[in-house]
Amino acid sequence: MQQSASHRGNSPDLDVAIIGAGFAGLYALHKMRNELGLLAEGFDDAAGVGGTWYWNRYPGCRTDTQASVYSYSFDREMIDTWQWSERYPPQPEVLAYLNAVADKHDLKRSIHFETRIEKLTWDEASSLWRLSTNRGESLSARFVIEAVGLLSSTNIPDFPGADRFGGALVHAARWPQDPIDFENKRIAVIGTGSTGIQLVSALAPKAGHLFVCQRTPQYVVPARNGPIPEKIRQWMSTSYDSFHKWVMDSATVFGVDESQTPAMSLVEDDRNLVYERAWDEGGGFAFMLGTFGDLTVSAEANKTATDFIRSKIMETVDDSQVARKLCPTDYYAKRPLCADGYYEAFNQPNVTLVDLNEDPLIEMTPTGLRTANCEIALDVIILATGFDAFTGNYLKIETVGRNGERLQDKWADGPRAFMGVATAGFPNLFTVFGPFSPFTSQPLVDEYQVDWIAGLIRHAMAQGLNEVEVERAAEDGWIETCETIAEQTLFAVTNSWINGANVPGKARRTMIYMGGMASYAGIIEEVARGGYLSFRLA
Ligand code: NA7
Repeated sequence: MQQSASHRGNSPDLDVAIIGAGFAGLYALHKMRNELGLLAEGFDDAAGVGGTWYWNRYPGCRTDTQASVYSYSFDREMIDTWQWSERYPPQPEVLAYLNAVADKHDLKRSIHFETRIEKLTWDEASSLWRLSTNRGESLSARFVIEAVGLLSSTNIPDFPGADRFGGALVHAARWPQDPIDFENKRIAVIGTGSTGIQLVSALAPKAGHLFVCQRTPQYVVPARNGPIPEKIRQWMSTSYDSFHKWVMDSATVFGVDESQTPAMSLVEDDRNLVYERAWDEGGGFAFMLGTFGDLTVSAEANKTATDFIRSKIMETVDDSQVARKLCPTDYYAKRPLCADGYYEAFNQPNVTLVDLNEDPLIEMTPTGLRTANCEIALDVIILATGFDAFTGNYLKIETVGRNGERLQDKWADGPRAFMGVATAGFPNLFTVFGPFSPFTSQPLVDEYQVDWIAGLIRHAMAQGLNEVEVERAAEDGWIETCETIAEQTLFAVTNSWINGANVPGKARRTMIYMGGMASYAGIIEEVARGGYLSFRLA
């Protein structure tokens, strides 16, 4: 601790406690401590900074969002000096970047590593949060900012026999610090989302044999990774403000020229030329958002994209039976994927597709996997089975708010929150990229939300307010807005982590605002301008 409670008399131990030291948590700490001058400290389960980039160390792990928008905007000097090697940089480089930011701004001395916050209790009498850690420590804070990550609570299905497997069994997002030797090993990857496809592309060249266990095929577009395009580099170095404004004024903050053109406004040949160009240029978000404006809202438009991608899969994969199994049949309305060499991997003799629909996984055995039709001998099983997105990490912390209300009870049928930043009944508690945030790339929006939260904390402190709490009616209204918009999209009817369908038993709800960043910013700025309308200030 920077200062103990006894040093601060009756004041809380901290002005602000920040949980998480990834993109959002590091910036929150910088903002609160270095800019607002508050007594702020961070807490993270990990032994270092990085959040998701600390834990995800699997082979092939890299961003699939362009580095130009996957970095902070607040430190202009770093924008000029940090050289990303590629458009989609690998995990070690992203982790090195976050360490460099933390070192430059001297953040690490205020972070308690290997320290998990286990319980948060609102103390009605003092209007403070009481925090308990896994180390048996307790402390108090006026405000808590949870920067715990959208996709960090792992989803580990209950595979029968998992405890009996004699080889290495690892979830991709809890990768061991010591590297695993894959040379000539028999490896299974279970799951074919963003993580699974990156693993397959990276392991196919080195595995003795790679078994790709697929339940639902996905649409994978080439990444065409390479240097950041010169045009973007130039724009960022000569006029970063205008680049940043262009990005933040877009709907999704992915640094893509978002198309407004309806797919059916072009004849088939012309439409396919647009897809062909996007396929050649690479990038999942560019393909989904940059080709036509209605792929995720119109079933007819969506089918034109899925027909095109299926034709590419059939063209790329030599064995037509394997190719057919790799062709998805649902909508192209999950988070879009991109990777280089994914479909090509299935042409290698050491790569086998295991279609879990045709041949269900029965159990893990001491020597590998048993499916309905075969036994597979393995040295390594990698679970690329995803995350309990949006809510998982919040619900791991026992959180007791006003009148003893538990967050676990409040969110039992799905989360309830206001604009991704607050939840009613839990005063002075903020979330960064919490449920019902906009559907966008994260780092720049993390910054945006932290700035907004900082504005509210500054206001509270200047006015001598002890409590700020979003009103339930405002929260209900926001959720209704999010649901109404989501229902107009194909994301709502396509199973994925975006709507909770990936975790058995989880309430199904699209936990995101699909109205676009610019519109989100307009609404939340109006809340601030009106003196924090929708918040009870006491
Ligand atoms: P995803 O996208 O949720 O993918 C998880 C994969 O694991 C997906 O293919 C699932 O199949 C599969 N899965 C999940 N449970 C099982 C079981 N029980 N048996 C077989 N297969 C299973 O997670 P990722 O980590 O790839 O990516 C998440 C996000 O992180 C990504 O979008 C980026 O934003 C970063 P299913 O589709 O459910 O049939």
